[in-house]
Amino acid sequence: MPFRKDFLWGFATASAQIEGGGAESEAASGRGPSIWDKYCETPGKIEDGSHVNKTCAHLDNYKEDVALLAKLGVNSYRFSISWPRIIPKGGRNDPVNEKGLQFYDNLIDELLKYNIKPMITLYHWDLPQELQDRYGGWLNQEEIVKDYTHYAKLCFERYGDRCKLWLTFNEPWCVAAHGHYHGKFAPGHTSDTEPWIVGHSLLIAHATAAKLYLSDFKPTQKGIIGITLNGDWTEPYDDSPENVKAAQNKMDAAVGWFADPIYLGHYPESMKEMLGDRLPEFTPAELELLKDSSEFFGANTYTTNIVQAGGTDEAAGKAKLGFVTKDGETIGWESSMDWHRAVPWGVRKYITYLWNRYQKPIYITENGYPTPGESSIPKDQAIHDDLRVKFYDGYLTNLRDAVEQDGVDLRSYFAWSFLDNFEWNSGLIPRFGCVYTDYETFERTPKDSAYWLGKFFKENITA
Ligand code: PNW
Repeated sequence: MPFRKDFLWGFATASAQIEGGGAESEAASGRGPSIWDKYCETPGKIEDGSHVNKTCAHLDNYKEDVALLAKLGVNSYRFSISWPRIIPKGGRNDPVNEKGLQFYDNLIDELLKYNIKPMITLYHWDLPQELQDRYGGWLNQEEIVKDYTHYAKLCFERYGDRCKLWLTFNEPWCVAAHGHYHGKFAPGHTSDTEPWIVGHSLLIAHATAAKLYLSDFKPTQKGIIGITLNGDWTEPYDDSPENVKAAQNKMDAAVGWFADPIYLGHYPESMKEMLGDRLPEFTPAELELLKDSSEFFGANTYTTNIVQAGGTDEAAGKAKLGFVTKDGETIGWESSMDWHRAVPWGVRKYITYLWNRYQKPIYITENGYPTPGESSIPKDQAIHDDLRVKFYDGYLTNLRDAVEQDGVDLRSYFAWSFLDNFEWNSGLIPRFGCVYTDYETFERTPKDSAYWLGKFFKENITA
């Protein structure tokens, strides 16, 4: 069998994307507002005008959701904790919300009842709004590192006896680039200096919390901790030196920005050249902290780009991203999102690159596909999601080849996502779920892809 005996497979979600059951239920839960509540209340920011407080009502339906996960045959489930649900104002001297803490206790206990291993993401973008107001959130390294570490410690203390798989951050690139450069995610800033300050804070917050876990909790709790980064394969348009360099620059600006400091001890050279003194420098103490701060490489990956020189987007390393090759061929097939085309062969190149460059066991923590048109057809058609099955089949076959033929040390696969959910600035329109969500009744109906994945892993994980 290609996948190891202890291979983790399951679905991934995030607190802000699934928990909310409406304003009333959220208010009763004692959750404080996050930067996404404020962003949703800013006219024009969310494509369909939906609000993060009313998504899949997972808060009120977690037992049914866990029973469904068990029925689908997963051995693990990745979810995130909402920081403002357990510390409504977020800060290290602010009160905790016992109801919120209890919710994650209950969720974890429910998962363990079915032998499903919880994997917790500490930060999947829902920063307490109060911390944004108080001191600028991730822009204030000194304050946010202290508050984030306090929050992380609370989670290790409360849940670490039962949760053995920890992720400090989900996709810091999105927080810094989409949140502070492109302005398409909360808090919606468009700056050409902030993203690299924010990125630096995220790195130091990650390393501070991870080191705390490794020194004070791991010896008794025996879990593992790391960070998860988004990244996609970058295929040069042709073999001209400019385009080959552009492809590497894009990889550096998306992945190397965070991975190089953590695993190799420095920012990528191409980012230093591009940004000059807009890129912060690490102090020797910070470099020491970053070293060995992630026990594995957490990877979220979706697509592949054909890359040329001559772009302007600094968050993409000034590379020009497309999907058309020099021969005029469009790679892969379309999804419902403009940045995402399904390109199965790219995922094998991408994880082989990560394995060769960083030499860490790889945990795929997200991979998935929003089927085009799925939000405008009735449920009984949407659940027969052939193109999503084709996506998972193509990607997983390539990952299997990477393990068997390229020797990649792959330890997990989490499909994005369990349920159709709140897709950030695109609202409830794109449907990424392997389970259909009816947003009127909150009823769940598994799609064909959910069953397909169960069968695939049954046949490919060593018994
Ligand atoms: C990830 N891009 O976000 C997130 O971790 C999830 O919360 C999200 O729902 C999922 O992927 C699907 O989008 C991304 O623009 C958002 O390249 C945007 C990009 C990549 C990942």
